[in-house]
Amino acid sequence: MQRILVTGGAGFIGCNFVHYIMEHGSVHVTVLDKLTYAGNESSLVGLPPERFEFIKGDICDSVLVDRLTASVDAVVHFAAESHNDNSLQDPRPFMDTNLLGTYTLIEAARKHGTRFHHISTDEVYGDLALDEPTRFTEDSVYRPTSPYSATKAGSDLLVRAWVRSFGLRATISNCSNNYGPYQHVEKFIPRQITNLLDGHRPRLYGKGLNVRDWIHVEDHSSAVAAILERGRIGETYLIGADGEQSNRTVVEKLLHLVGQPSDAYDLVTDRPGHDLRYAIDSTKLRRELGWRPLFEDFDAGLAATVQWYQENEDWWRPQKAETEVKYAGQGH
Ligand code: NAD
Ligand code: TDX
Repeated sequence: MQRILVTGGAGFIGCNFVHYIMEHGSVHVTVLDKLTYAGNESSLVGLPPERFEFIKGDICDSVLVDRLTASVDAVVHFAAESHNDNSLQDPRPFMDTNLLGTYTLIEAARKHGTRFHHISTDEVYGDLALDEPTRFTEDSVYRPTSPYSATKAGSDLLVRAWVRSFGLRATISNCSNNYGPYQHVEKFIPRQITNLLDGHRPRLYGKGLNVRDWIHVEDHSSAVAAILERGRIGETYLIGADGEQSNRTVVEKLLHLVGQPSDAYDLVTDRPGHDLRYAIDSTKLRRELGWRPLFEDFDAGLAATVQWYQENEDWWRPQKAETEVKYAGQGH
C-alpha cells in the first residue's frame, strides 16, 4: 500500500494513527479533515512533507471526496462527531458527519474500487451490567443508546451493506475507550488532568461507578495497521486491551499521581442514559492477526499522559475555558 487517505486525521486518534503509520513505514498520507472544534492541525506538525499532505475539507463534500479517493490505495475513516455529551445537546452534526459523511466515502470507494477501513466504537453494542463478567464480541447484538452511538451503529451497517451489495473491499474495527496524547479536553481523562493542573477538582458523573475499558491510543493504531495489512475483507474486528476501570478508580489514580487525597473530587449531574459498562473481548484480532497491546500497564500509561498534558499546555489551553463553560451549562 503506497498512498492512504486518512479522514479525521487532525483529531485525537486520527493524528496518533498518522504519526504511527508514517513512523512504521514509507506510506504517503493525505489527511482530509474539516477542522471542527475537535480538529487541531498542530497535532500533525513535524511530518515529512514529501510523504504528507493536509487538506481542509468535509467528508460530506462528494466532489472533493471522489477526487481524493481516486488517487489513493486505501481510505482509513476516523472522521466523526465523537462526543456523547455533545450528541445529547445537538444530534444534527452527528447525523451529517457520521451517517452522510460515511455514505459519501463508501460511495467513492465503491466507484474507484478503493480498500476501505471503517473506524468504529464498542458503544454500538450498548452497555453491560456492572456485576457480570460478560464482554462484547463480534457477534454481540447492536444496541446503541445515545445519538452518537446510534449514528456510529448506522455507519457500521452502511459499510456492511456496501460490502455485501456492492463488493466494497472494507473492514470494520470497533475499539474501546482510548487515552493518550492529543485527546481533546472535553473527554474524561484529559478533562480531569487539566482540571488538576488548573487547581480544580475532578468531576465524576453520577457516583463514578461506570466502567470503561481503556486502551492506549498507540495500541489502537497498531491494531488498525494490522487490520489494514492483513485483515479479511468484510470482517469486523474488536480492539481492546483488557483495561477495565471504574471512572472513580481512574480519578483516584490521577489524584495519587499529582499528590492529592484520593477523595478530592466532586460528584456531578449524571449523563442522561449513561452507559454502565463497556468491555471488549479481542480474541479474534489477537488469534487471527497476531496483534497484542504493548501498553499493558495502565498506571504507567496514565502517568505518561499526565506528563504529556503538563508539557503541552500550549496545545490544550485554547480549548479549556470554553469546554468548561459548556459543561457548566449542562450541570457537569
Ligand atoms: P475527535 O473528535 O478527536 O476527532 C474527530 C476528527 O474528525 C476531528 O479532527 C474533526 O475535525 C474531524 N471531523 C469531524 N467532522 C468532519 C467532517 N464532516 N469532515 C471531515 N473531518 C471531520 O475523535 P476521536 O476520539 O479521535 O475519534 C476518532 C474515531 O474513532 C471516531 O470515528 C470515533 O467514533 C472512533 N472511536 C473513538 C474512541 C475514543 O475513545 N475516542 C473509541 C473508539 C472509537
Ligand atoms: O467530566 C466527566 N466526568 C465523567 O465522569 C466526563 C467528561 C466523563 N465522565 C464519564 C462518562 C463516561 O462514563 O467518564 C466516562 C468516559 O467519558 P467520555 O470521555 O465522554 O467517553 P465515552 O462516553 O465513554 O465515549 C468514548 O469512548 C467511546 C469516546 O468519547 C467515544 O468517541 C468512543 O466511541
